[in-house]
Amino acid sequence: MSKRKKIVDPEVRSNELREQIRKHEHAYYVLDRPEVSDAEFDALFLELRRLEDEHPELVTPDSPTQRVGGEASEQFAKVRHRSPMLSLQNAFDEDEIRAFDKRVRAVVGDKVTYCAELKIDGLAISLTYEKGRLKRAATRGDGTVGEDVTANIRTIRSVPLSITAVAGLPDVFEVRGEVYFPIAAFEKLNREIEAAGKPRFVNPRNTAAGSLRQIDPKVTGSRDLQTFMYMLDPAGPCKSQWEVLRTLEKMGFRVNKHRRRLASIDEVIKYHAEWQRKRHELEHEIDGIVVKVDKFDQQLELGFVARSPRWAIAFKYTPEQAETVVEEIDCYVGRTGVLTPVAHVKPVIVGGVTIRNITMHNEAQVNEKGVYVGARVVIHRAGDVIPEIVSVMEPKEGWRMPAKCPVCGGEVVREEPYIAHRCINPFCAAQRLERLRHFASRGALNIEGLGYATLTQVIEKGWVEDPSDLFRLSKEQVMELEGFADKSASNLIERIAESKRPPLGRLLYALGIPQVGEATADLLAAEFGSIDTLRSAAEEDLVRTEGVGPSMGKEIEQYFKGHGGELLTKLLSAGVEPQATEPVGEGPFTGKTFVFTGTLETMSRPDAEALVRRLGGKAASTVSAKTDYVVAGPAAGSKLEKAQKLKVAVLDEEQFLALVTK
Ligand code: 3BD
Repeated sequence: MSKRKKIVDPEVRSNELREQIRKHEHAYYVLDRPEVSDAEFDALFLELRRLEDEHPELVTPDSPTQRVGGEASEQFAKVRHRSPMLSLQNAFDEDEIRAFDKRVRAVVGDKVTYCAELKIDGLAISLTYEKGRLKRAATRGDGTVGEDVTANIRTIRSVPLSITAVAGLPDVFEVRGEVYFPIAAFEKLNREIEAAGKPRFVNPRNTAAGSLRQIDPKVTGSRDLQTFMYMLDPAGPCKSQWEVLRTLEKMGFRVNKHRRRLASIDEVIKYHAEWQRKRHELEHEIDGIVVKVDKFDQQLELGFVARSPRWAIAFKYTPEQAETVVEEIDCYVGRTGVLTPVAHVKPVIVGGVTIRNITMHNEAQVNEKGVYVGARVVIHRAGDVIPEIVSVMEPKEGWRMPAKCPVCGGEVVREEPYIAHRCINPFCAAQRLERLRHFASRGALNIEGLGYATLTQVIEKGWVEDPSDLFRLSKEQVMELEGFADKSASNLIERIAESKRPPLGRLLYALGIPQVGEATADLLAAEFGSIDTLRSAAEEDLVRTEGVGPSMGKEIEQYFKGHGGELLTKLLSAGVEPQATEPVGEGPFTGKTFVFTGTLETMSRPDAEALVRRLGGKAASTVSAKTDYVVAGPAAGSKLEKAQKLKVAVLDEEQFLALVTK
C-alpha cells in the first residue's frame, strides 16, 4: 500500500463538514440528543472555518459558520406576511371549551378529533424558505406586517438554514412557530446580569422579545433562544395538523413532543389539567394549551371569524405573574416581636387568587429588591406558593423600619447579628395576640374556634392576658362576644376544657420557647418525660437531645428561669396536665433519626413523625451528621441541600412508606 498523503479536495471536504455539523446541530439543538462531545463538534467547526477562510469562494450562505454573519442593521425592515398571521380565540374555563366543542360539532358532526398542543409562552415568528434555503424570518407584528429579523433568527441553532426537498411542497413555503427563552438560560442570564450590577430581566417572554430585537445579531446569538414550530403553509402533502407536526419534525424543525391526538373534549380537558399540574417540569413557560380540529377538510368547513380560525382555540391557564403598584408598606408584629414588612399592592389576580399583601423578610430584603411606596412591581405566585415580588421597574433603596412598634409604640431594636428588627416590649398587644394564637394553633393545643377575632375581643375586654387565662373563661363571658350564641359559647368552653391534657410535646411547642419547633418539642418531651424534669434541666442536660445545640439549650434554660417558668406555673395551677409522651417504641426504626422536609402527599408531617416514633425512631427538625434519613416531598428546600452535602440518605414519600410497611 502506498503511503502517499491523501489529497483532499477542499470543496468536497467543506461540503462533508457542513453536512456533519448540520447533523450534529440537529441532534443537539432539535432532538436534545447529542451524538458527539462538545470538543469533537468544536474541532469539526474549526476545521470548516479554516477551510472557508482559505477558500472564501467555497462559503455557502447556509453554512453553519454563517449563522452570525449578517450585518448589524440599524432598523428592522417591515415585511408584509404572504398570508396574515392568525389570532386565536381564548377559553378560560371548562364551560368555554365545551361551548367551543359544541360549535365545532354543530358544523362538522360528531366525527371530530382534536390535535392538542402546549401553548408556548414565546413570540410568534414566520420563516420563509425558498428553494430549500432560509430566506427570511419575520416577527408577527400586527399579523399583517411584521419585522425582518432574519439575521437574528439565523443565530438560533434549532432553525435549519437549509432543508432537503419535500415531495409536494412548492419552491417557496412558510413555517410558523414560537421562539422562546428556556427558563434555565433565563436564570443564567439574570445571574450574569446581576453580577454585573444591572437590574434583572422581568420574564423569559419579554427577554426573548428583547433578544430578537437586538441590532447586533451577535448579542442574539449569545442568548440561547429556542424554537418550536407548528405550522406549514402551504401544507403540501399533509391532510391534518398531526401530519404537519410530524412532517415539520422530519424536515428538521424542532417540534414539541407533548402533542396529543384526542377523540373527545373530555380528554382535552384532562390534557389541560395534566399540564397545568406538570407545567413546572417543563424547561419553558406555557400559558395554556392550543386545541385544533385535526383534519384539514373539517377546518375548511369551519372557516374563520375575522382573523381567528373557528377550528382552533387557546385554553389558557391563569397567569402566575402580574404587574401592580405598591400603595403602602407597613409592618406586622409577630409572636416574638419581630417586625415583618408587608407591601400592600393594588389588588391583582395572580395564579388564580387576588393578591393584596405581600410579605417580605426584613428591611434588608426590601432594599435589595428596591421596593418603595409607588413602585411598579411584578409579582409572582404559582400554585400554593406564597406571593412574592420578583422585580421592581425602577428599584430604589432607602426604605426604613419604623423606630417605634406600630402596635404598642415600644422601642424597636436590631440585635446583631440578627437581620430582624424587634419590638422589645413584652407587653406589646400584637405579641400577646400572636402568642395566644400560637398557643391555640393546630400543632400546639389545637383549640378549634379560637381565632384572631375571638382572641382580640377577650384581650380587649381585659379577660385574657396570657394563655392560662383562657382556662378561666366562662360561658357567660363568651356569650357576650360578637359572633357567639348559647350553643357556640358552650362549644368553645368545651374545646378549651378538652385541651387541658395535651401531650407534653405539644404543650412545649405551645409555650413558644424561642427556636423550639414542633419536632424539637417532641424530642425534648421524649427525652425528659415530664415537665418537672424538663423545666429544671440545665443546658448540659438539654443538649443531649437530638437537634438541640448549645444556643438552643441556653434559650430553653433561660426561658424556664424567667417569664416562661411563671407562665408554666400559672398553666399548671389552671388545671393543665401535660401527658407524658409515649416512650419511643421498639421497632424497625430503633436508633434511626428522620427529618421530614417539603410537603407530604399521603399524611401530615406530625403524623409521619408520630409514625416514626411508634416504630422506634426519632423525628428531628434539622439535618445533621446524626440524621439517618431525610424524607423529601415536593418543594423541599435547604434541608434537602444540606442532606446532599452531608451525604445523608434521601427518600421520597413512596420510599419512606415502603420502609414503613416492610
Ligand atoms: C403556541 C396565534 C393557529 C395557526 C392560528 C391555529 C396567536 C400567537 O404554542 N396555532 C401553538 C401556539 C400558538 C398556534 C395558531 N399553535 N396560532 C399558535 C397560534 N402551539 N404558542 N398563535 N398568536 C400564535 C398571537 N401572538 C401575538 C399576538 C396575538 N396573537
